[in-house]
Amino acid sequence: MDYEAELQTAQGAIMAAADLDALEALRLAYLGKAGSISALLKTLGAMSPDERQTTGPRIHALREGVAGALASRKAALEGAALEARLAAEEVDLTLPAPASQRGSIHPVSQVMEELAEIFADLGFAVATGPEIEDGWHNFTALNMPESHPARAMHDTFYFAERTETGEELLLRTHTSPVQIRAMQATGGTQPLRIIAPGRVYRSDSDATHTPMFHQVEGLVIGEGIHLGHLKWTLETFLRAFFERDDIVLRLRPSYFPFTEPSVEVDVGYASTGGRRVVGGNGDDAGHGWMELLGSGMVNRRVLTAGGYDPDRWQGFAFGLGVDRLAMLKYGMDDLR
Ligand code: FA5
Repeated sequence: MDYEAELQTAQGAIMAAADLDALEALRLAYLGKAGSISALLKTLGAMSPDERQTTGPRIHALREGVAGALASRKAALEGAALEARLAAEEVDLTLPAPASQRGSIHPVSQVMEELAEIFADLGFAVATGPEIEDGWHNFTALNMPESHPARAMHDTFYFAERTETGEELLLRTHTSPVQIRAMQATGGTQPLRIIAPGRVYRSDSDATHTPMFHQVEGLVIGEGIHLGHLKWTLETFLRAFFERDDIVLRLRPSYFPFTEPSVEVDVGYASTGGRRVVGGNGDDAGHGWMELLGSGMVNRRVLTAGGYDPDRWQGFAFGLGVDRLAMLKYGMDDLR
């Protein structure tokens, strides 16, 4: 067999292949399982050692030559195909761009902004305090001394370090320490009307409790302040927040070390289609009461710790869970 002539014929056919499909057909015809060169390679086994020594290298050279020709023709055809595509395609700059996803404000941030706006209309300024608090502001000044059992009621995250004065350092468990900081800032000489929105932390996690959540503290200090002012303020705020006039509040006696008397405030809601819709008297059929916040008249000891004379000044305070308020307003049923 003339392997040289065979190679030239094959090379000619390969160079003449017009496209990649034709080239693949040729590859199969020569080098595929049933290809002609594969068949030649199989004959090697039946040859005598001498014959194999002379013929083997020729068959292998033929296979190498064909494989090389296939590879170079493939590269040429692919290059030509790319050139053709580049020449044929053009960029249409008039096509509309795909719509991009826009972010939106987190429901909790949105609710905090709404709260600040409503309370600003009622004359409340926004006050802030640190999230890393000391034990004195978070507990002691709020009438929860070291041995007080209420101190253990808050599952607190503590730091290993202490302050320079030896106070324990912790992640604040409520926004109430801002009451103390705001009182101290006036020197005990002026009326106060503030809200303090912010993050608070407790070692707690399930569908209605998360380790980090948001509270808004409210504090009003003045002369002649009483519980009626608290009730009016909360009713006015909740009507504006839920945009409904039929908000009914229920004040339940409660206990917080920093307020005396203390009241927990529930709001009436209707259950419709599995969702709680705020409004109406919670005692009516199909209605219920939901706890919204803790509040009360500021304890005399807390006024004193904040630098106010409790014989002259009175105040009310409240602390509400923003996350729950957001769940209620936007119909979410799991805090996480
Ligand atoms: C307090 O934190 C008091 N500082 C509130 C207060 C302020 C009372 C001023 C009187 C005067 P309490 O632990 O109940 O109270 O929390 C207040 C609200 O925060 C709760 O009603 C609830 O809405 C919300 N809350 C409490 N724990 C969690 C939690 N783990 N996850 C989400 N929300 C929570």
